[in-house]
Amino acid sequence: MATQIPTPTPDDKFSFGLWTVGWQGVDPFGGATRPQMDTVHALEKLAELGAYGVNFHDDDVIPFGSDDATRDKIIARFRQGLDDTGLVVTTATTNLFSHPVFKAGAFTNNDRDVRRFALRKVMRNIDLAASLGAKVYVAWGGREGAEYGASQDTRVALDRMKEAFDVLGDYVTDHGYDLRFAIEPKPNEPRGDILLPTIGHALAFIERLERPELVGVNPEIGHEEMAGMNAAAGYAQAIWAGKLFHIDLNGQNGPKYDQDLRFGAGNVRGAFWVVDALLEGGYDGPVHFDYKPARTDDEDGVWVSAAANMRNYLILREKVRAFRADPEVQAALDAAKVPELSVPTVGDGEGWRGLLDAEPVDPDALAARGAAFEHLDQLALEHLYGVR
Ligand code: GLT
Ligand code: MN
Ligand code: MN
Repeated sequence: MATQIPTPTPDDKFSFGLWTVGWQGVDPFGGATRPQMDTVHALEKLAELGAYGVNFHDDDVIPFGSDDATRDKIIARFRQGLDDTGLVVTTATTNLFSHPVFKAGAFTNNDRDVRRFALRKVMRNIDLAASLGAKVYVAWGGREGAEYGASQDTRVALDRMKEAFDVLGDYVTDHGYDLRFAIEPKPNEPRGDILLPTIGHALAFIERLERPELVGVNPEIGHEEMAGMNAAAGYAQAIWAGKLFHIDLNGQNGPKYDQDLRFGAGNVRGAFWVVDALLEGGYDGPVHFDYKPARTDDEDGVWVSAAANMRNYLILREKVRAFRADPEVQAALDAAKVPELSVPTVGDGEGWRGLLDAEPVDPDALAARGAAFEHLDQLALEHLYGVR
């Protein structure tokens, strides 16, 4: 009999970017295939499907260039939509990529005037984010980067990137906002090479900031896989570093353009291990989806895919839990000595001297021990394939 999959509830903390369900299907080769979606309609539908929260760019809610009166009116209506649906604003972010002013970057544009404009745009939306209760502010630097070796000095660009996060750290601190930043890495697209291309680059960068405690990462599965990385291992390292402030779940089929498939489509095995990394690592933030409903579909397909993200997460969560609870898996983990990795290599009080004094071992005898990984992995696959 098929496993019972629970229906999504706000306790699952599922959230969506407004730009996801609102994506009109514009790609580099073709125009919109769906009409613009009203944001309040999106809130209503997401709430109906069992979502908990939303995430938005400033320009997703308030069209770029709106005058103050229009902006206030739009915000009031959006706020009302949130109140009516009970959806939470978990996260917000800034669009620093669509307008042509950002064609050569925002925080790291060679043109200082653009950099100053970008920071002011961010600060303005931080005020709105804080007033709506967002706890995380995402920073995806899609336009920060280059196509040519000489067009930007990478070391200096990193200085400006640091300056931007330092200024923004001052900004939220001076205003007493309970808001932390999450940098979203991506290797390329739309720029040829993007600054801070992977989780590892971002983690190393954060340690150089004036207020590193205010900044973490928002890794997207697809972006890590575009770079040939193992997303689950990256999520685990971010958790280990205390930096997994937010997540962008979606699907990708290997290193190619950013597919932004619904979560669970694409690399299914990778998705299983991402859920495992999140559960085992105790991640308790919003479970956020950043995907694009296929441009081949109409609005019905948008809601089918939105629901499918949550359903696929719940399916994989059931499978991961069943895998971890399976006594055969426990035995296979023991046989593979997985728990032994938690034992420190050097004994308490032993030190390197004690280690040197220890009984010698026979490396050939050690090498003859099988690691027993195949059986363990087959058990994982059988859980995933649904035969256990
Ligand atoms: C954009 C990008 C995403 C980022 C969003 C946040 S917008 O669609 O492809 O990966 O998460 O700016
Ligand atoms: Mn993406
Ligand atoms: Mn993303």
